[in-house]
Amino acid sequence: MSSRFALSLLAVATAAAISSCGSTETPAAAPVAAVPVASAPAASTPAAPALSITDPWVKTAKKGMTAAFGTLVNNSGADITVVSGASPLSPMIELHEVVESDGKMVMQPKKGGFVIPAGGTHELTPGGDHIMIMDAKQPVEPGAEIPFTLTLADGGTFEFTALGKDFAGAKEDYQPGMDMGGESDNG
Ligand SMILES: [Cu+2]
Repeated sequence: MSSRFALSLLAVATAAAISSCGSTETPAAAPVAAVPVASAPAASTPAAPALSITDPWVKTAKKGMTAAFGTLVNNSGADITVVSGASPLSPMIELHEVVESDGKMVMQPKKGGFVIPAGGTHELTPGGDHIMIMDAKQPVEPGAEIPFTLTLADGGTFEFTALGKDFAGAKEDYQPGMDMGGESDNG
């Protein structure tokens, strides 16, 4: 049954190929349908960027420094750049990357922000790019729901809620010279 279906599909495809070969007026445009990916959702979501995040979470902490992670997903046909972040958890949120410096892994603000390629993803993960919470004003308990707002290069914003989650790794140091305003236990 399925083979007959496949055969008839093949026949259709062959016929299409033959007819397009026979036509001298076939435009040079690629035959693959160039369907625009960025079909706007409903009008009820005003100017919603085609951005989403998979499995957002925040490393649990008593207070002070912690970080948020997840996979940013760009559902649109154009690159999306995240330039800053905000959360009621802390007045100081930064977009960080982890780099090697003198054989040590250190984190520092990522110049230019996070770029999520068109139709692609950008992973925020311990040991890699992350949303840095510099000065959490309250404890992040397991299962806590922490709201975040990301600001995009085009001025749009993207909001999501991350869940508090225990995590033992990601003990990178800060780039020397960054004034943390006091000692903080990052673990
Ligand atoms: Cu950081």
